[in-house]
Amino acid sequence: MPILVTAFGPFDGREENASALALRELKRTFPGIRTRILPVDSVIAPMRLKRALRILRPSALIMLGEGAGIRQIQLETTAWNELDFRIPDLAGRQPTGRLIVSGAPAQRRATLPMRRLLNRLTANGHEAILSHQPGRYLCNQVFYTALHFLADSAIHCPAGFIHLPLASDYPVDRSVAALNQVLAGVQASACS
Ligand code: PCA
Repeated sequence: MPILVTAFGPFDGREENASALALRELKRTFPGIRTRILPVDSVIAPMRLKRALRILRPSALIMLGEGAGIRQIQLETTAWNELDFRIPDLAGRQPTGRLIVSGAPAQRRATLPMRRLLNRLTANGHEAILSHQPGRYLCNQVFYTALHFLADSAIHCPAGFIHLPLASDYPVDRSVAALNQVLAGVQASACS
């Protein structure tokens, strides 16, 4: 079964999203992965992601997004059941103080081994950290949605989220090199 890697399209006035740029390159090295570029739209993105999980039934899910202002690759450990958008999504929606799924846990933990992936990255000279705060925007929303959906489904698919710095702050090929390591690590753990 394939590994599914998702990224986001552009938003916030930028022409490109570092995660989509990196994913395009990653696919060259790992042609076997399946990919989806999600729009920064709080209705369409979670819907497309859930549909891809149902259709592909991947062996692992790695979600990517860009984080303005970050200077290192952030391996996100925790998704929060909260929508608190600091800017509107592409359709103009700006929920604040709302739950993603009512009656569901306040947080869900990544099911990929993020600490082990961090160790692999730092051992290979990459600037990366664990983060417990993925924001309260689209990245957190799709991260929480995926973990919630998978927790309730028969699909066995560990999942995690990675924030990349903006392309203007950090060379995309460095992000791609780090993601190569992540994918190799996930492939190894999916097969063991
Ligand atoms: N970053 C935003 C959403 C899309 C993206 O790439 C976020 O951090 O929520």
